[in-house]
Amino acid sequence: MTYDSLPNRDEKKTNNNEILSNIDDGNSGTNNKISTEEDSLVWARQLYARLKAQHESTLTIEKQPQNDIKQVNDTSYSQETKSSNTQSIGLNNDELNINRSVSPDLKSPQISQFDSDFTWSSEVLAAKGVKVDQVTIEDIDWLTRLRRGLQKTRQGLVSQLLDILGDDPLTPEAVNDLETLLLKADVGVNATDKVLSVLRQRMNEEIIDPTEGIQILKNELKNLLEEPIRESSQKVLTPDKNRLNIWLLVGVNGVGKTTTLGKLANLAVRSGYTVLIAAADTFRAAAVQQIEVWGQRSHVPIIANPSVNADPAAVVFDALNAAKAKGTNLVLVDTAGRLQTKHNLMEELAKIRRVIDRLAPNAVVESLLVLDASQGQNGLYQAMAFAKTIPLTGVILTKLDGSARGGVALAVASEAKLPIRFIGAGEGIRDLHPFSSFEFVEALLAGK
Ligand SMILES: Nc1nc2c(ncn2[C@@H]2O[C@H](COP(=O)(O)OP(=O)(O)OP(=O)(O)O)[C@@H](O)[C@H]2O)c(=O)[nH]1
Ligand SMILES: [Mg+2]
Repeated sequence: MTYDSLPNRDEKKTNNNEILSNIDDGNSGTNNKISTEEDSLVWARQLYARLKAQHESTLTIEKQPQNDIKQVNDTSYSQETKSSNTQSIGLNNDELNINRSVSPDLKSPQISQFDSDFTWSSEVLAAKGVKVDQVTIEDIDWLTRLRRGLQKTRQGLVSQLLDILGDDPLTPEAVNDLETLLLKADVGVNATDKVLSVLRQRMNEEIIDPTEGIQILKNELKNLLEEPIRESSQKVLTPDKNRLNIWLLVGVNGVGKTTTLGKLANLAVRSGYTVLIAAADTFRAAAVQQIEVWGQRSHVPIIANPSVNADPAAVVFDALNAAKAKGTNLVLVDTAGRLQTKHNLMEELAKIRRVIDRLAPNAVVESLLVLDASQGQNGLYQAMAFAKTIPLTGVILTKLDGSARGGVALAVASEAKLPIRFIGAGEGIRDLHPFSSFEFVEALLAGK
């Protein structure tokens, strides 16, 4: 199961906490663990046969002719906001039930071959305790992307880890080498210290063979990632259906805010929420067009003010009024990239936040810092600096694909103490997923 089929927050209570057990079961991954390699292969084969059959039946449905995409202008929004010079772009949320086969990556993923990607992904899901009949093609597809995305980070980590651990019980020297390795992978000093002190303590008590050493390492890494998530008391970030939700995406230039917002809009729409985008990047001339394209892909309306140097806080103001009038579930706010050192630009963010607090005091507000994983430790400094201006509630880690510094997720969780909410591993609309510490650590150390 993916966020695709996430029940809405209000439905969760009666839905047996399905998301939680599937999206992330944290460290409880051993409950249902398949005991032998042979069993896991049997499980994977069963799963493959089921998904293949399911996929073939979907293909039959897809072959039936579909209507052309309907283009509708959402006049109600423009009327509401004309006075403040904003424009509403795109479709009314009421029109969301139309054919969305606009772009190839909007289509559901295809079933892959029965290969190592499939067997590894199914193993991870089985270890999380997911039942064979709960797994979707999308789950496998995402895990495959995640594992591939973390390939560069893993290459440095796993092969050297193997060398360090060897076949003999863990030695103090091996643990010292491990320290260097984790630091090199941008895991950060704090997180590395915490993990190693557990390992060292265990070594004082008993002899630890390499397999056990890896297991301890995995558990500790998962614990570190889980800590801020546990403290936030919301395991997976989903909008509250009974209230207005406002998710503000902030970060330095080019980290992937707009792309992430486009993917989030799509994820939310697929999950049954009504969404509105506030195009509050009024700094870059092309920013509105960029977000417009993303909005159109998911048929999400946009509130924008294309005039030069428009006040981003005013755009947010108009978007919130429109959302309130419409009863929208989720307002996604795109903001301009800014360096954490530019005081006036940081002040602009604080102003946006003040407008939100004044106009929607009962809304659930998430300030999500978007971090480019390839920037490694720099991301941590950004998190610290942004948190000083606006209260950050979480982090979205992008560009894990192609980055060798995915370890920064651990530094962010343990030093900035921020929960990682989503991760992006590609430029496609489906290349974003709610964060799961279990999946992340398994993908980071896949092969071990
Ligand atoms: N490979 C990869 N590229 C990504 C990912 N997310 C975003 N990008 C790319 O990063 C580039 C910048 O993305 P934007 O979404 O425009 O970044 P931004 O933070 O909105 O940029 P500014 O608004 O200029 O600050 C684009 O080329 C995106 O396609 C990702 O997860 N993986
Ligand atoms: Mg942008």
